[in-house]
Order: sequence, then C-alpha cells, then structure tokens
Amino acid sequence: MDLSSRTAYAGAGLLATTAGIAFGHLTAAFVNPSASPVLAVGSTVIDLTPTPLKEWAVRELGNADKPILLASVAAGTLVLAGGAGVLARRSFPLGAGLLIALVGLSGVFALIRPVAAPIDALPAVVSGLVGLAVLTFAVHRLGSRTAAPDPGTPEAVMAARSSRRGLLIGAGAVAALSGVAAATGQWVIRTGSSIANVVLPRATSPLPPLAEGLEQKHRGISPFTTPNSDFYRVDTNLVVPRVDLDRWTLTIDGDVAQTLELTFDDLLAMPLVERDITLTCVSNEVGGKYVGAARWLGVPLMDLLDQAGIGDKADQLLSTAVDGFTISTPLDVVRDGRDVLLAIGMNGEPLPAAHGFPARLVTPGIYGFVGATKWLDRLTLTTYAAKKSYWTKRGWATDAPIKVSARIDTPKPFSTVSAGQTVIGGVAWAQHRGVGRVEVRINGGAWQPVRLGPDAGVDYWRQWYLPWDAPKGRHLVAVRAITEDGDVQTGVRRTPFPEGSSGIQEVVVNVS
Ligand SMILES: Nc1nc2c(c(=O)[nH]1)N[C@H]1C(S)=C(S)[C@@H](COP(=O)(O)O)O[C@H]1N2
Ligand SMILES: [Mo]
Repeated sequence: MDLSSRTAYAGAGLLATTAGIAFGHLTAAFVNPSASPVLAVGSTVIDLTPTPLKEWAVRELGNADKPILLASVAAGTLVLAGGAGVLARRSFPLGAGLLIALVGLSGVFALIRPVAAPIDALPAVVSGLVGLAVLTFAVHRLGSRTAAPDPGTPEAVMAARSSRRGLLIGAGAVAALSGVAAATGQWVIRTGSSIANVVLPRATSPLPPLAEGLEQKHRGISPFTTPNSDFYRVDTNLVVPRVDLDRWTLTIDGDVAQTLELTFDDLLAMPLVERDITLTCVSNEVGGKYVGAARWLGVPLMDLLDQAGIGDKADQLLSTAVDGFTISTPLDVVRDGRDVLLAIGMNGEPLPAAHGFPARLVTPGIYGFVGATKWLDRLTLTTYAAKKSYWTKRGWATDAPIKVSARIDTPKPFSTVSAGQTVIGGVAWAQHRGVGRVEVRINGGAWQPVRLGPDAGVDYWRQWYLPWDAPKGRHLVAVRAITEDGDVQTGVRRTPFPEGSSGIQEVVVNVS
C-alpha cells in the first residue's frame, strides 16, 4: 500500500473514528450505557423511524430489526469516517471537522433522549478527543512519510520501509487497544445488573401448581407455561436496560393524595400475590409467536394506588420506564377489579432483564403496549388531555382490548406428516373473557369442536387439540376461537392496526 494514497488516509479516518467510539462506549459503561455513542444513535434512530416502517420491522424481522438497524447505522458511520480521513489528506481541519461532527452528533443524540442528564455528553467528548488524537498522529505520520527527501535512494527506501512498519504497528496497537476498550465497556454494561442478588419471597397466598398441560401428551403444542427463556420480547430498546437496585425506586405521583416513593425492599415487604396471566402483543401476526403465558408474582396494583389515594381528576395511568419510555393505561381498566399486577417475579424467578427487571406492569385483557410497562419506575395518575404516552403520540389507540385468537402449533405450516392417526393442536387466548370453544375446519368443511386443555382462569390461554386420522394429500387446516361470551374470531388475516391481530389461521399440511 502506498502510504500517501487515499486508502491509507481513509484507513486513518476509520481507525480514529472507531477508536473514538470504542473509548466512548467504555466511558458510557460507567456513566450511563444509554449514552454510548453506538446506543444513543441507534435508539434515536429507532425513535425517529416512521411508525409504519417500525410496525413492518417488528412483524417481519422480530428482534432482528435492531441488529439490522445497528448494522446500517454502523455502515453509514464507517463510510463517513473513511471520508474524514480522505478529507484530512487535503486539509487536516476539514477532516478533523467531519470527525468531530460525527461524534458530536452522537453526543446530541445522547442528550435529546427523554431522560438525559448533562453527564451523558461525556462519552461523546471522550470519543472526540480520542478520535482527534489518533487522526492527528496518523495524518502526521503519513504526511512525514510522503515529505521524505530524495525518494528512490536506498536510504529513502529503507526509511520508507521502517516508517511503514512503524505505522502499521502503531495502527495495530490502536486497533487492539480500542477492541479491549469496547469489550471492557460491554462487559461492564452486562455485569452491572443486580438481578443475581435478588431473592424473592414466596407469595403471601401461593397458587397451587398449574395442572399438567397438553404438551406432555401431544408433541408440538406450546407448553402450558412459557419458560422465561422462550418468552417473546417486544420493546423499543436497543439494549435491555440494566437497573441498579440500589438506585432504583418506584414513584407514584400525579393526582394522588400523597406521593409515594418505594424501594424494592418496600415492595418485597408488601403482601405478594401470584397470578397466571397471558401476555400478547398487538403486533402479533396471526399464528405468530408474540404471545406467552407465565405465573407472575407481584403486588396488586390497586393496593399501591389506594395507598397513594387516587384523586378525582385522573382518567389515565401513565407509567414511565427507567429510560423515559411511557405507556398509558385507562384508569377504568385498572380499577374494574381485574388482576392488574406490579410484577417483580416471573415463573418463580426475579423478572429477567429482558422482561422488565426490577418491576413491570401486567394488565390482563389488554395488549402489552397499553398495560405491560417494563423497567417501570414511575406511575403517574393523570389525564389523557394532559399527557400522552410514547405510542399515543404516534397515533395508536389508548384502549386496546385483546382479541380472541387461536394458533395452530402442530402440524407446522407446509410440513409433511405421515398418513394415519395424528393430532392438530395449539393454543387459544381471549384474556379476561375466557376461551369458550375452539373449532377446527379441514379443507373448508364444517367447523368441528376440539378438546380443550386445563383451565387456569379467564386471563390465561387454553391449549387445545383434535385427534385427526390424516388421509394422504394436501390439506388446509384452519382454527378459530370463541370467547365464553360468544365472541367469534373472524377475518382471515391480520386486521389492521390498532385493532390488534386476530383472524383465522389457516395452514397447508402435506400428508404422505
Ligand atoms: N419500557 C417498555 N415497556 C414495554 C415496551 C417497551 O417498548 N418499553 N413494550 C411493550 C409491548 S409493545 C409489549 S407487547 C410488552 C412485551 O413484553 P415482553 O417483552 O416481556 O414479552 O411489553 C410492553 N412494555
Ligand atoms: Mo406490543
């Protein structure tokens, strides 16, 4: 490689920028992970993404939407970083200016997050200083090389070789140090959580164990309880917030008789209940996997709100997460007697970080975006007129009852099964109304009732199955559910947002 070439300078720009970002990330690990240049830019881009694109991404890419987004942001950054190096070859101030603009932007993004503090600018400042230092050094070395007198003499060739070796070693050292910085930052961010130290008390009145589910007898049906590690995850966060319990409190404020501020230990000391509740996302496609069922441990939300004393003006419960994300829940729903929980445990463990540690809301009967706030740290009694939540600002419904739905878990769409005795099975949910019936239709024939699995209450899903003597050929198998009060699942596809996904799932099965 010719050291005076554009490529060499582009490399210098790349090295300077990535070194800056790496040290910025390391700084953020100690200051505030969300202020890391990488994460600040990523989350701001997520928030600025137009809603239809976001819905599409959640549907089509699931949680892969975030790595894909990060990769695109990274690619754009690297191109600009190379550009800064190339510019610096012609004019150092111009190149340095582009580099500063680049990291400066990450500082701006860190500061415009809803709950930013001035200190959140520090990672960007560190990125800028490190980036500038590396760029200055690299450009100086590249420049001094090209300025060597008498090119072509043996001395000059020798000098060129050794300076080239020196440069490559220097670059390698900077790259290695940056890698160590980034990895250390990541390690600190990951281990900074205190979940491992939490020991949950038992519920004051524990529930009996759930009945044995159908999955024991019929392979392929979703387990009656979804293991935490398989539970779907939907949120706007690039990285899962890691909450330090020593600094966490839950505030209940707004239209209340007295503002409450509770520590995690305060919550542990309150009467705790267990509830079996199915959670689902409005963005779940028909047949999709954004639904799960768990046994939650927590404080009945009304216990807390009664303690604060609800005023007479509020019509909305606005909940805020540690990162400033907000969800609004209709106060009518909260007070109508259903089991709304401030949950701290999930299937016998503290809430996993991905599912809201240390505390989240779980509201039976309504979709997650209106009632399942994770990483909760504030509950505000207010009005819809006064305050708007994250999704309300983006035009989503403020009231979103879960529609009755059924899913076929087995046989899988387009799978091939052997002719003869087999089982069609899956799960169905109609939270807070209870699943009354599930029906299957084969090749457009009559709807036939299936057998239901154990009943764990109106807020929990039901497993179902139908023995099937499968004849050879290609078959269309459809399923629909009917609530206890007779509401029939209709439509054949996902209904448009914000209605929530509901519709008859129909799968093609090949029998050979
Ligand atoms: N803080 C926070 N809480 C949140 C969200 C979010 O983006 N941020 N997403 C909500 C949505 S849309 C759903 S469907 C549920 C999903 O909960 P889970 O990831 O534990 O399954 O969380 C809800 N709670
Ligand atoms: Mo959701």
